[in-house]
Amino acid sequence: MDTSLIQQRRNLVTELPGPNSKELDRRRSAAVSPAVSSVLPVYVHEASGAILVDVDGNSLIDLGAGIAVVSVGHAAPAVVDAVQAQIGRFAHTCFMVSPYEAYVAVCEALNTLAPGSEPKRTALFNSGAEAVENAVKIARHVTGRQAVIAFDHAYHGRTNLTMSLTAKNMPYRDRFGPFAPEVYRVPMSYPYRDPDGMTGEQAAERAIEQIERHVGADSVACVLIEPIQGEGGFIVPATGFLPAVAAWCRDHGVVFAADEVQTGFCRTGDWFACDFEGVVPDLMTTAKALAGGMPLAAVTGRADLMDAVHVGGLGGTYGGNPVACAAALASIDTMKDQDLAEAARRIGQTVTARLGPLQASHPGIGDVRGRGAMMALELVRPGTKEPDAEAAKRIASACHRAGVVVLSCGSYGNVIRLLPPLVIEEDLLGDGLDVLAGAIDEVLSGSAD
Ligand code: PLZ
Repeated sequence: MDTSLIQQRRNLVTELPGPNSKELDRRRSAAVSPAVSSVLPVYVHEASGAILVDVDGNSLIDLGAGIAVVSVGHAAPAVVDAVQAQIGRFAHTCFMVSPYEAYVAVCEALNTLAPGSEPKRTALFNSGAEAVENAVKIARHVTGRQAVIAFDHAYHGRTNLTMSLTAKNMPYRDRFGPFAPEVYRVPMSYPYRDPDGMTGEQAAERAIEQIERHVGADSVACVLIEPIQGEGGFIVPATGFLPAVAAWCRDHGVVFAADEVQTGFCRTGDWFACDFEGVVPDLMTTAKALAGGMPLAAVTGRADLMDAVHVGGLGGTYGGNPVACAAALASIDTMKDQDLAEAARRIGQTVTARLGPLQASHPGIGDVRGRGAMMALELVRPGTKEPDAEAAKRIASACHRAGVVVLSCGSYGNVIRLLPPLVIEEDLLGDGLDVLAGAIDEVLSGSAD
């Protein structure tokens, strides 16, 4: 099937889910662990750009991009070609046994793209969680310290260490303990919920005071932070927060580790979210959009830190798989060739122009926020800041029924987030936003006055 023939247009030919999806869902119930859930039970047959075609022939608009993964679009031609060419040559050797060029080339690309001008090195892994685990290993090794600082609302993965770093109990942590030791949580800058007028510097001071009082700077290996929090609710810290935290780390020999797994690769309108305020992390984790849909993750960091780990200290059977590396090189080229950072900024403007005004007529929309193509709405009970998860759920369901894939998130489950492929066409994005606006009107209409 040539996916380039798939029209970039929403088109429903059955109710959602359709009969074929329902049949697959029956098989799923009998075969798949119910602990692994899906946002909507519509089974995908093929996909292109920002369109998912399901097993009943419906075309849905994808405003989630597989959770910020296919930024270059589904079945991006350069990625498809690179994957096909590589898998025909060899699919796997294990870089730790017999190395190959694509791994080296991905590391070179990441070292160049990552913020800061100091020499850097990269190591490759399979998933975001694995990258975060390795960033912590490196930070502990080079500092000889153990404590890791994570933030309220943080999400870093589902493995034991990263689950311990993740803030939210349900569904990520509940009854999955014991948790990894030496993880300490401090307040994030959350402008919508912080005291009015709290600056980024003040929010940093609040966090730092807690670190110094509860842990002690000398015990801290690293401060790990998402420069814009993803699963926690698309929380954009106040200006000045990240630079102040990074400066404190520098002054105290603490590794500043930025988790750019969700924010990386043009999503926020820059290559990385740290770029926005010129923050240079000591270590940076990436995954998701790095390889256009293939599983690949990385830790990129200052050469002096990365070089301090003993030979053989990091690795894994599949880390930096050649097919995933070929996909990454093609994805990165596509982002450069098509200037997807600029595309993300344009998407941000379109979303803000369409959704921003809804706030005036719907007091249930507490906040419209985000950066670039990482935008969200936080839903609250009108006249309060009390989270309204039910409204978020109903709005998302209405979008799903109409063939628009939107995701929710947030510590309180009350945030609707948009993460479209960065190649989404203007008209298609407009249609998706119209559906979302209609769903908001429908669900919040009681609160319109
Ligand atoms: N760090 C910042 O956003 C993954 C998780 C979805 P993996 N986010 C989506 C879910 O419910 O499991 C994420 C992230 C940040 C780390 C991760 C973990 O990346 O590739 O899912 O391991």
